[in-house]
Amino acid sequence: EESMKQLERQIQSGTLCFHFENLYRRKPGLSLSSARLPENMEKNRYKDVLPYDTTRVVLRGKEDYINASHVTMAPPVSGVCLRYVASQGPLPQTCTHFWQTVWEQKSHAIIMLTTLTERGRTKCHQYWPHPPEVKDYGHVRVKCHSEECNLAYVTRHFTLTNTKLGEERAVTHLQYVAWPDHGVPDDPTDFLLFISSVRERRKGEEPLIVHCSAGIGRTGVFITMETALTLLEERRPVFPLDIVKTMRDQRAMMVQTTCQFQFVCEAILRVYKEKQEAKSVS
Ligand code: PTR
Ligand code: PTR
Repeated sequence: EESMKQLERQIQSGTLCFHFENLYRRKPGLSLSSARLPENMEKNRYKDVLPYDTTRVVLRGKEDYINASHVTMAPPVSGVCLRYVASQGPLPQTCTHFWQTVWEQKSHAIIMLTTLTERGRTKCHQYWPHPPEVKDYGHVRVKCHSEECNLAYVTRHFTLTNTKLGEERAVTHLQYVAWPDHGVPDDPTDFLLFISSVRERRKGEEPLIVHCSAGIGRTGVFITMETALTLLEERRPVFPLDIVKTMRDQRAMMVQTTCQFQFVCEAILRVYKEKQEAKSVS
């Protein structure tokens, strides 16, 4: 409760945004050498958004680079810790690496927080086949069974087959479509509903694959929100600035703008207040 009162005071006084703007964007002393190798430069969508060597996802095999980072959030007292792979939106030349990541990390769900184009510019390559098509990405065969839209997001069901091993796995694709880059979701209610439907799909400790275009702004907001919801459920204090710092120690620049930070803090407070009201009614 104390942390929520503090959050409310800090939002009102503007000090929260001030502290956010003073956080480091990149953890000092961590190298980005793999991302900067000449053979890997064309695998980065943005030259200024690169994974740290310490937390980057290392692919099996000779070509081991993808612009994606392991992000693990506050192990809760009970339950499992929240694990993510935060990734850029695949490029035409990195779709194979992306599906290799999904397979090797044993993920059940891909969370996509961007549309393919925004204001006429490409934000992400269409890395999956249209239903009912099947497409091979290296050793991973992807079949898209279905595509259902509701107002704010699209749900797709894929079956992945590793053609080398002959193994199969089901993967759900959840694409939030109402959120421009550098901005905030159009509607906090929709965004919170989206996060609940994602949380229902968490199975064990396998990481969720989360990506937007650069894999920092919207991806950072998403992870902050899921982490905060988990802490609230466990009745533990929530300090959004600490959450952002923990993320930035694992992937630079997570949560890109002050507006995004403000949005997520207000959403956290709102969930907390709704829980309080629900409690006082019952
Ligand atoms: N451009 C990003 C920022 O402003 O925080 C991150 C960044 C900073 C990326 C510096 C690369 C940088 O290069 P160098 O390590 O050579 O200073
Ligand atoms: N250099 C790019 C830019 O600032 O436009 C990098 C970038 C692109 C950073 C998109 C963040 C972006 O948003 P998101 O991480 O939400 O896709």
